[in-house]
Amino acid sequence: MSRDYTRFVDEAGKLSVAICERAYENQPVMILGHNDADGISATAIAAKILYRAGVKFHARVIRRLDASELERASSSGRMVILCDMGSGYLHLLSKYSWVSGLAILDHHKPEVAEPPSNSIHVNPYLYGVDGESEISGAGVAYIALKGFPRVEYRDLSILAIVGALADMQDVDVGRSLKGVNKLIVEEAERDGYIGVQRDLLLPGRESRPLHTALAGLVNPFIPGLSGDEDACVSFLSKLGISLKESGRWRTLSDLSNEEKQMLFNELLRYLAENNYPTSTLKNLIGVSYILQREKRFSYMRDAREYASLLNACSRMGLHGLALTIAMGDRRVDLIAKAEAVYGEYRGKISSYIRTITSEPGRIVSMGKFYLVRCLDLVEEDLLSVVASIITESYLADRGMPVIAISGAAGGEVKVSARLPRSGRVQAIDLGLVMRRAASKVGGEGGGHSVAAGAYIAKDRIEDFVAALIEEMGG
Ligand SMILES: [Mn+2]
Repeated sequence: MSRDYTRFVDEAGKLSVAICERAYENQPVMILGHNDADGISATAIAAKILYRAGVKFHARVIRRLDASELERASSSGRMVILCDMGSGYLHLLSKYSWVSGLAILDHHKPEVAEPPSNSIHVNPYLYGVDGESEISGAGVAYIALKGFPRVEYRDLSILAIVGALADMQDVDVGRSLKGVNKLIVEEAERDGYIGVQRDLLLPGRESRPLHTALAGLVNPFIPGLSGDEDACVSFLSKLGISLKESGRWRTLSDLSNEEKQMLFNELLRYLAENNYPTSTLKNLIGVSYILQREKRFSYMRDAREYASLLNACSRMGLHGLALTIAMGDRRVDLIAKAEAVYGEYRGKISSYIRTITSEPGRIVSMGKFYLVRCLDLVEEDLLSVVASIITESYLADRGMPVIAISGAAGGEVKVSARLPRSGRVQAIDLGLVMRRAASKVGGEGGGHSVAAGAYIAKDRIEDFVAALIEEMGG
């Protein structure tokens, strides 16, 4: 993989001017973003840039780019900016006409096809940059749009960082960002928007009582502690860590280094004693990206938690709320609503994980992969989170892909596939496996090599599983 980041950044910057000219000529512009936290961050960047440039626009986030969305976007006759999606659908996009222009700002591996006519395609893979780990959809939107003439963009670098963390691109030493992401972090640090710290990465390290923070930890999921505040209180008390200090609840940031070290060691011991994978705890120590302009006790202060908040709101169906917050709205009632949804989301996830891991027949070994059956249990927007947690916190050491299925809208079935780190020695590309296996049963699938998904018809589940066994040589 070439490290030609500056060429990519420069070329994308040049395309900025072309996108800008198109946008001015074709108002109002339609911004369509993917509804995950990266897509929402990308959409917010695009919306802020257009707003500041005085270009009229509509912004919306959608679950996926299917035929009906494309039909709607194309027939509107507007210029369309796609954020965090599109590159995998070049062929499909070409079937529609884009009279006012189309900008595809994405970091997913592009389909091998010509981009549609009258389109501008910005994607790191076209420049030898890895879209899986070196730049997110929000990062692409940032570098492709920050070149709008005379528009202030520097504060939007934090959204590029939030997007990268949301897409779990913190894969360098100590969970830090690398590649183009790192360039953006350095820029944001220089401009005083971001501070970088190394610490235990509990959610709410600055904002919540220690036992609540520990109970709020869903990824990695600590069986017996995650989602159970009482258990966390007794776990911490047994360690002799006092929960209060002069009448006030202590947060993780109030703990001494010795206390943090002891807490970490005891968590390790606890997992090992109960035969759970301990490798996931490595993820618990690392770099935090602190947003200097956000209030100290707010959820948006820590970029990783900001990403989780957007993610939770979006997965609970409140895309508009997530987008509003990403665009910088900090009204108290709005933030309170988002925080409540975030709590509700954690509660749901914890209860799903408990059910899946306690009911027999939910996790089935299929030889070369694990099948996680959540058809009647998990809603489609929460499936990939559940799949990630099961993979990392329960099956991390098994070295095999985890394929989870749940019901989806329109009587379809959603499939979510994850490869644990221990399985990454195999040359397996889950995106390819999903695409092939799904197409064998008339569905559609794709994604990254370690995280992918598909939609198939409900009556084809068994055929799909057979196709997976064939693809993976089970
Ligand atoms: Mn993305």
